[in-house]
Amino acid sequence: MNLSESKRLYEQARQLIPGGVNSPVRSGKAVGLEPLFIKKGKGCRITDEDGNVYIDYVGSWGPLILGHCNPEVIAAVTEVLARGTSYGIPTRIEIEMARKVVEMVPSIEMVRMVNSGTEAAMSAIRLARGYTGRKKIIKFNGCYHGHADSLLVKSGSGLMTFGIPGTPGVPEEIVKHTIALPYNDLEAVRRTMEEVGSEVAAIIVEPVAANMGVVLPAEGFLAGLRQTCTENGALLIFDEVITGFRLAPGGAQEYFGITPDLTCLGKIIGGGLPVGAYGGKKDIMEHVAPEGNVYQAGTLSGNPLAMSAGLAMLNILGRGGIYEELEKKNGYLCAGLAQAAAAAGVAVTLNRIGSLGCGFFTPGPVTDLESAAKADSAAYGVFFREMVKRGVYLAPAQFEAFFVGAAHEKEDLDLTIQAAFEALKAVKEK
Ligand code: KE4
Repeated sequence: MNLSESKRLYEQARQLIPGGVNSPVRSGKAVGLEPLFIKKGKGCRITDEDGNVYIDYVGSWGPLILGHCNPEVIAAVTEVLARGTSYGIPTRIEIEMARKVVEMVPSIEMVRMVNSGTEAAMSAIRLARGYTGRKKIIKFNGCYHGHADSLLVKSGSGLMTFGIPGTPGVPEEIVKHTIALPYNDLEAVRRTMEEVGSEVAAIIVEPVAANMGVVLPAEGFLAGLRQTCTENGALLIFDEVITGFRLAPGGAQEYFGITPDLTCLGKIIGGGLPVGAYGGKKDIMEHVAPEGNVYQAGTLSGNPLAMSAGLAMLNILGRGGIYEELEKKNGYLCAGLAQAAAAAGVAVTLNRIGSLGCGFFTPGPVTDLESAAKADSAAYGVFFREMVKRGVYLAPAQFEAFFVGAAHEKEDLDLTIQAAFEALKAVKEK
């Protein structure tokens, strides 16, 4: 397999960009493969600079649920582009986007656009603290809410992949109000709330954890968080940067029927362009400046170009019908992957929901960070590289999700399953 152009570009990139990448998880360090440099994408496929084509299960880490170069999204962006990209002055499309989000997400009555999931989570935490006048926040081990200082505690995603417990540069004073508890451990939450509940501004949770690989909420976990927040006057924040518009038009809160006080959004809401958002009940959101005095701002927030991509995508997703298809496709894929693992005699635990999934190289079950961490990352690395050789691009890290999209057809899933049969044999032989 010729990867010479990617290698050449990587050498150049490393001279100019830390680690040669603009986000750590892309580095491929965790899977023993230098990063590919991608030239283009179409549907469920991407092509690298050496002309190699891959069935893509990263989809820009979630945004591209409709696949690359969706015609309606491209047309919407092109139309707006011709008139201008950004003004820093309100535009009509920002109202259309806000109306669409309010229409689709059950708990959101008012929403503010930002430029990333990190900004969304950071702002939601600040708002919760400003609204309640309290300092403490509770998060869960292995969940990742972007790289804002107060949330980089026992986080997932790249921190888990590279074994970074916290991170230099975040003073202890910043994180002393952050309490990290095991995901799915409702008893630990209840004990903590008994002790300090009156000081807790918010509990922030990924309603489906997708940054330690994919870990589903245990029966009653989300409802228990909802109840304890209500009892203690704390806000429940759903970080739906991944699950938003992915599990259902209204995200995990629609899928599970639990109503958070604030919701963080990202990825799909931008249709592939940089957009995040946070929203919730009006009486909370009205504390955000300039209406209220909780300050948050952004030069490019709500810019019409990014809005056009996200709004086009939400208009398609809001029509419904796609989610049943995605559930079926992911079920078919995971059944095939399970057969491939059994045939190779390799222990793989497949966690999946909707169009999200993860194959942990461990007998399992995987229900939290501790059980996820038992996965054999080296074996995953072999699997990843063998799949790349066979034209399938998965997340370049064991503790990430794979994303099935509308552009994946049965033939793509069959090619993926066939590649997995061969790749898992190679894992067994290592
Ligand atoms: P961004 O700031 O990267 O747009 O969003 C941060 C974020 C917040 N909340 C959740 C639940 C997230 O999954 C993320 C970002 N996800 C990672 C993938 N696990 C982004 C990929 C990367 O860091 O390059």
